[in-house]
Amino acid sequence: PILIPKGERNPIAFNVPNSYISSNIQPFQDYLQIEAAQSTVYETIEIQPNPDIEGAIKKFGTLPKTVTFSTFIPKHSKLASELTEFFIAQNTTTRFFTTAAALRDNINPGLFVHAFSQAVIHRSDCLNVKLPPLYEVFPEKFFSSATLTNMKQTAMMLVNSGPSQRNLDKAFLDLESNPTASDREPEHKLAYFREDVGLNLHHWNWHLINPFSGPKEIVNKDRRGELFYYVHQQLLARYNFERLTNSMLFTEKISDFKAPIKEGYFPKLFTNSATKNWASRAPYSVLKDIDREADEVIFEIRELEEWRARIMDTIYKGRAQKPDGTTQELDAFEGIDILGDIVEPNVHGINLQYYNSFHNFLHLAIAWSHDPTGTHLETVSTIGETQTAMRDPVFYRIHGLINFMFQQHKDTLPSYTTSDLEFKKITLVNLEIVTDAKPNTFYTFWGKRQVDLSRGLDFFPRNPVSIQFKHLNHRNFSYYIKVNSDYSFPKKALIRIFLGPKFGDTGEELSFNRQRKLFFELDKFDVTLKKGYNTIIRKSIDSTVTVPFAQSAKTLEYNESTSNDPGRCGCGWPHHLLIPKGNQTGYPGVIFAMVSDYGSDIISQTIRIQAGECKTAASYCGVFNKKYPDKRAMGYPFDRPSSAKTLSAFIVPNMYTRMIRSHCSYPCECPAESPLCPQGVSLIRDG
Ligand code: CUO
Repeated sequence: PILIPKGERNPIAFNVPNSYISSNIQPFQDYLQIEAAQSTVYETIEIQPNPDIEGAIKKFGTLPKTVTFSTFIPKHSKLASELTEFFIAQNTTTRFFTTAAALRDNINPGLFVHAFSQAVIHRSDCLNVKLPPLYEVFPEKFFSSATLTNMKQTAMMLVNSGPSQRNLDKAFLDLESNPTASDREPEHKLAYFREDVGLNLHHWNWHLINPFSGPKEIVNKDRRGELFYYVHQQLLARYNFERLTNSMLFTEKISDFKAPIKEGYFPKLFTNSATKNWASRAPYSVLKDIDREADEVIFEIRELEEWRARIMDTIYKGRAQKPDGTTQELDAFEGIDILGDIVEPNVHGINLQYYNSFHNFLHLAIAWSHDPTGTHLETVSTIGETQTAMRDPVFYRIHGLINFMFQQHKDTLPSYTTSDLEFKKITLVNLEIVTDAKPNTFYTFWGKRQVDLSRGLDFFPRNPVSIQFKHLNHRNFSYYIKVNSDYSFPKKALIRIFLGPKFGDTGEELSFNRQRKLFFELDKFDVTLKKGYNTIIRKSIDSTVTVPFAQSAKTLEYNESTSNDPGRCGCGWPHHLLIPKGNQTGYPGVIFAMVSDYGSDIISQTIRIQAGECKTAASYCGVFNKKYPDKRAMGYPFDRPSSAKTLSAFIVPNMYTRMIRSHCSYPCECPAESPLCPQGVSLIRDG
């Protein structure tokens, strides 16, 4: 029997510990443990005999528990899609839960969590289900093996120590002591960004909500190919700005697949079997043909070249090949969507057989470069899994190439005309950034955060064990925007705000066509303009690009008020990374705002959101099961080439730019735990 709170609408929490992976601990439950989060009223449900279960265990149990699950591996993604479908097909909530409970301990944990989470997202009867944050379920994907071993030992010591010690209800460990590289590795400067917990949660969330395989109703979300392009273009732009503020050159796209990859990465993370570390990649590794029998993946690096050539040929011709020999135009509106689905690829894309799996197999070629034939029984490295891929510097080089390909397509499109950009009778008069210090300056600092990891660690009995880690943060600020309207009636408008670099990576002035590709979105929101001057004050925390850490951590938490829009709740850029670190003298950037016509830009659709329940972050995540709300191309107005040589030459009256500076308010080079650092880090406790 399992316990669930009485009543369909009570919030419930699933606890999916890794207990089965360690033999020397007392196992928790035989079945999925379902805890009441708010309700204390339980009912006991007998597991209904489900004739499909045995077959399902046999089928989904073919992937050994110790294998590192990766959606990039076709065999794994096929099993995951089938398991998601199987979960969704269970015709009552109870049957779904009990089926999941029966399967959980019998199948690969990565496969289980992926399919179960995806089923929860897509089942209309699971709107109230609360799942624990992924870092609690799989702490080994976020925190180093040394840290976790240390935490377990501390927790056990606490349990085994005397009564006075037992009164301590928490053990704290600081993550700072286990860096992934020394400062001799130049790329390590960016580890604070790449290894950020919120950033990696966001990437997992995004791919979980936007899978590339599975039934069409789940995969073919509105503009999903374009969103794949946009969300990765944006994270690359943010990463490149972050590099500038650390006095580093822009990330260099992978281009020659035969050339050694200069960046190495040693993740120091346990795999989910907790018996070994994720594979590392030595600097100057060379890609080799992949022939991994056990994973059922065989391809040559020559084929990767071939698939890239087919995609580039399609881009230059402006027409995609269809299986029947005809072609489809990559037009200015849907072309990028078709192309995104080709490159990733969406298994329901236009011609999977011809274009194959370029992006996914590029991830895999690098992820297996240390053991391309499986001879050493090594698993993928972190670049081979969406939960961990962003930690590796090579991720940004892969996506540098993918972005280059998309930009080659965008460069074939006509420039926006003045009438595409202007908003007649509307003038954007001023834009200021206001904080409690100097105007037009962002202030960043190291924040500290504590989260409880005890649910995902294998020890018994459990005491809370918190981990403390450092992350970039910034002071709250507001945009002060002044707009003049010559309409005699209230006019609804959309305000788009971007941030981009002023100079290139060698300090040069950027041409507009380079600069526009480096802008990233800070916010997009609607306002109603009265006749005459309007002063709009918008708080940074209200950004529709970001979600607060607690929300992204919860991953999949909905309630009835957001029933039209689940999924998005956990998805969004982590708010603490809204603003790049900057430097001590104030790294210069350009802030850009544009007012456009709400009536022509926004899709009219009903979205029920109750304020305060689930912050919206539609820019990078869309709106679940609805149309992407902005009719314009993602990245508008910077997504197309322009004849303007400079940003100021591009500006029309409904746009405004201003130079800003991003300033570390505490010495950013100073590790937060150092006694020599000025005080001032903020500490946030979660859970
Ligand atoms: Cu998100 Cu390559 O797509 O990781």
